[in-house]
Amino acid sequence: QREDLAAGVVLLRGFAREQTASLLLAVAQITQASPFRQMSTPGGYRMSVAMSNCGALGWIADSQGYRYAARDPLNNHAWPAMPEVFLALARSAALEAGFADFLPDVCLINRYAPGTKLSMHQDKDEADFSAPIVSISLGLPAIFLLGGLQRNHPSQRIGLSHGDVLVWGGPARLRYHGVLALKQDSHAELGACRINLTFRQAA
Ligand code: MD3
Ligand code: FE
Repeated sequence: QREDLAAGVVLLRGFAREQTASLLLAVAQITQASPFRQMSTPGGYRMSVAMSNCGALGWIADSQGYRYAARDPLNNHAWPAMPEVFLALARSAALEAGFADFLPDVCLINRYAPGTKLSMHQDKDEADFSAPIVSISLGLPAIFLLGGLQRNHPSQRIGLSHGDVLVWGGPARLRYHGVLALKQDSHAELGACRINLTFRQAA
């Protein structure tokens, strides 16, 4: 079940399979309070991925830049609490991949429709890069691009499906990565949609 894709990158295929219904129920509850929205980059482009967050902090993008904030700018309320099922799964996946004591304070929830993509980028808005990142894929399959430590390095393509969990840390923490445009298709539980949960320790 455990595939080492590169140094510090572990794919746990189907690791979340038993919990997908509870995860999706929790996503529906979170996004009632803090709805999915397409944020704008500091350069003025609207991201095609729709996002929300739960946890003590949330990742946001606006004309001022990219950062973590304790309140949802849509309603000025604290982000919804991180559900126990999210935390337990993220911690057990990290442990399975060799990272003990992962304590995420943010879960960024990304929603993709067919045609939606995420351009190559690094995750570097966090205070401490020694913590790993855990990502859970739900719904339609996607092709994930795992690049190198520089933007122009070649990337490898990895198919991610419903219930797959990816953990990366250590030497892989600052690798470039992205997601190719989602193919038009329909998933039995989610319809024409992919949801990705990304757990980070931001503070
Ligand atoms: C590999 N999300 O929100 S998660 C993001 O599927 C993001 O929504 C993607 O990248 C998604 O920032 C990919 C998997 C992931 C995240 C960070 C990584 C893989 C990574 C950092 C380094 C290497
Ligand atoms: Fe990322």
